[in-house]
Amino acid sequence: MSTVRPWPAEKATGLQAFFVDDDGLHLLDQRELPLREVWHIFGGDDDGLESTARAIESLAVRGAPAIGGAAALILAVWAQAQSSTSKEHFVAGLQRHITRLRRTRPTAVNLFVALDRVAAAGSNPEAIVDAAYGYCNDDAAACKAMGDHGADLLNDGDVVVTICHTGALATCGQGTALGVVKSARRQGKDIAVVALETRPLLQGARLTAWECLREGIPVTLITDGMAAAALSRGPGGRRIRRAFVGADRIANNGDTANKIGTFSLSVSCAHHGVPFHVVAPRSTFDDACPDGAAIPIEERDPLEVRTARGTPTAPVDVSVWNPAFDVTPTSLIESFVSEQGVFRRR
Ligand code: RUB
Repeated sequence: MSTVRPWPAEKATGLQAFFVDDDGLHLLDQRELPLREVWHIFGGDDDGLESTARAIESLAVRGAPAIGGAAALILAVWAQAQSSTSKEHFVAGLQRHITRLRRTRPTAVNLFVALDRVAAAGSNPEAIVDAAYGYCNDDAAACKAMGDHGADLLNDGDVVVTICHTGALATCGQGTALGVVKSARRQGKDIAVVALETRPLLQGARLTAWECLREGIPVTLITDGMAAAALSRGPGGRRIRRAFVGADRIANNGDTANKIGTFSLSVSCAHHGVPFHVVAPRSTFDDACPDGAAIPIEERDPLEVRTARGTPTAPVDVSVWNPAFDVTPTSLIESFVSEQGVFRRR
């Protein structure tokens, strides 16, 4: 007999970053893509919790909504495994695990939204599972809704530029910015993508290119430094009409933290008169954060810049600055697309 409630409730047909079954949390290791599809299974014990925290830190699972999803789901798996534990022990364990997960990555606010939602469920395992699965289901529904809203901005034949990876593997559903392209194509519009490779960890090259090819979306890969040239001339002579990007945290004034390089892309778009849109669920909007200066920006290991996929590309002792995110000022953002519709913050 089943002891763990599955997530999603019905087996998904498309790409997924993770799912839950009787064995625990199954997580696709995004570091291995596009070369290999490796799945890890994390159970409802201390090891499973710690392994999930490390998977988030090391970007085995990444993307703002997906980080929240993975954290919430492992807590649900853990809660369902605690049948013979006293209430005091349960509450202490839950708090300890939430504290650990909160320390994994600072910038994407969705992680904290998901953990707060689970914490608010108290000490009842069923309520914790409801809260965790509720976060993931809401995110999947938001992806669908924002995809449909964003698709209305696109015309048949448009080329869009994007950075990092904002598809199914970055969320609990079809994706944010890349989800807009999927929705538009479902409407019958022929939309093509120009993907920035996204140094240093190449989420654009490894994940966006891979997901587009898997989903039959025409995609052209460029290095980050080619963005202005692509906006000015259009790869293959086809002009880029719009930029769609995801977000890790949107401050109250609309300043938006997203993958490093997003700010440069927005400046290039402004120069070329190409509308720049941020696609993100409500869980990415941090109304308590006044502006971009207040967003915590994660700085990562210098080795990520001195190497490419483990191969040295720079002197081993060169000084490095490696912020994982930058902040695009609200003045450069044409509109935001969320599950609530398309709106402006300026
Ligand atoms: C991911 C990243 C994505 C955002 C938004 O960074 O910056 O662009 O999370 O996309 P990392 P989405 O790979 O370091 O986690 O809203 O689809 O997650």
